[in-house]
Amino acid sequence: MRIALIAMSGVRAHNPELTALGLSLPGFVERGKTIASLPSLGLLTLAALTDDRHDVDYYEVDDITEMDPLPECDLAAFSTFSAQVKECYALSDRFRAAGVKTVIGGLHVTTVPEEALEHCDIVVVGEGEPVWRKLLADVEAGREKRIYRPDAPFDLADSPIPRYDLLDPDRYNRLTVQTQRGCPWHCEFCASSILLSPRYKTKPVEKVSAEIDAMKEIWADPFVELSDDNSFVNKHHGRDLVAAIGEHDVQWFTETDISIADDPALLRMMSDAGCREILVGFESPNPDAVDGIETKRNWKRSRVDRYKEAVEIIQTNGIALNACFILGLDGDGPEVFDRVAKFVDETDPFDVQITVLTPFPGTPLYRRLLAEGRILTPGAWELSTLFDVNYRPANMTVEELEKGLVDLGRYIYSEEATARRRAGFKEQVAAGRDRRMREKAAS
Ligand code: B12
Repeated sequence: MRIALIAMSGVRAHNPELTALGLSLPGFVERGKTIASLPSLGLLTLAALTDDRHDVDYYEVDDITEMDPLPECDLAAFSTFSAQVKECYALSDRFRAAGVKTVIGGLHVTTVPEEALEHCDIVVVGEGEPVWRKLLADVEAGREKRIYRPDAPFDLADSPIPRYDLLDPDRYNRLTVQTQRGCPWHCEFCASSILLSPRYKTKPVEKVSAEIDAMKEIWADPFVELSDDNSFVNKHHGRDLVAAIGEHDVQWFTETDISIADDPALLRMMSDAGCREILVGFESPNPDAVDGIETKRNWKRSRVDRYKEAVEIIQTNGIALNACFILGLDGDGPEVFDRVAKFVDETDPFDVQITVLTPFPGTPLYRRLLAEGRILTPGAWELSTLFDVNYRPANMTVEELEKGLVDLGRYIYSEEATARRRAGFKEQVAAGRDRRMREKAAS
């Protein structure tokens, strides 16, 4: 068979003011450019599980009108998240009208498979690895089912090496490797790999190493982004992982939780092993807003009082921090915008990410807000961008939230504030270096 693997790609925001703002502010544009050019690791992984008998073509589609004429294939396989799912459905409809079978997988359709079935022949719910080969054999034999779901959780020790060779490295400023799925924390809003793997699981570090080797075959000196949700839950595994990545002499980025600040020695190891930045969800500097958002043990509430100290520990150990804040949490009112600005001014994280609370399908947040009648337009998945508001906030109006996001963005991402934060970061790095030298001299 000829299989077209099609990644819905690119970044989205419907809020016109925000889009205009993004076009004019340096911090925003830089970050936008960086995150927009990542490949679909899910599809590259499936490509690696596809028998050589089949021909595989990999496409990234930002604007579906550009896929005209449609590529020749027997099966079109799509990967999509919520924000572009309607564009994906429209493209899948076109393939089907042309007589091509289609399959859709990924986080969005995992949560609403019945909706997706109206636009494709097959939906894959959950992780793709355990079902992909069987699905292809069934399609070849003309006996495919409408929905495939794994019988058992996938063991990341069985991961194939993603087909990085399908990529043109000139198109990307980073390439991704995944080292874990799931998260021990159950934040109400989370729409990431916890939807695929409720249990936290890690990939053996030798596998991660082999994947970086494969990546280096197409790009000698790659910038590596770990497409993880929480890399350093288990600090022992974290040490092994960092040691393995350190062997490759690459620069890298990842996402993890604030407990990384409990382990300065690991942070030092990470810095020495090429880690340039970590992204951490702070959510809000306000203890009342953070209260209850992690639904299992109220973990984030137990940490919020030490956020300032944590920024300093991370950055004095040589790692830039991207501190993420969610605007519009139920415990926050309009004062949150000033509070975030103040926190950021006082702590100088290298990067800051501000987004609005987003009820993604399949999350406890979506279910709660729907039950409370607070979703503005149910099913408006195109608004699942992290920048567009599709719910009624508890303690401010929709307009206040929209305006607050834009005004805070204008302040935080201005040239002046960005330069000030970056200078503050450099001072923290230097202070950490001096302190370690003094400690070494004294010992
Ligand atoms: C890389 C990435 C991107 C890349 C995606 C590149 C691409 N073309 O796929 C770029 C930068 C383009 C991007 C854009 C956006 N992203 Co993004 N991104 C990520 C990130 C960091 C990693 C995803 C990843 O690589 N996962 C690893 C792979 C292996 O997992 P996977 O894709 O889920 O695939 C597995 C299964 O889902 C399944 N599967 C997936 N596809 C298919 C297809 C078939 C046919 C089959 C059988 C199986 C299958 O099998 C795979 C293996 O098990 C995650 C956050 C994170 N840490 O995970 C956010 C994340 C996915 N992004 C998110 C968002 C919100 C966005 C944007 C809306 C941001 C914006 N404002 O524009 C856009 C939307 C783009 C879209 N397509 O709709 C959310 C999505 C939530 C959701 N449920 O929709 C996430 C989870 C981050 C978050 N804050 O919560 N993103």
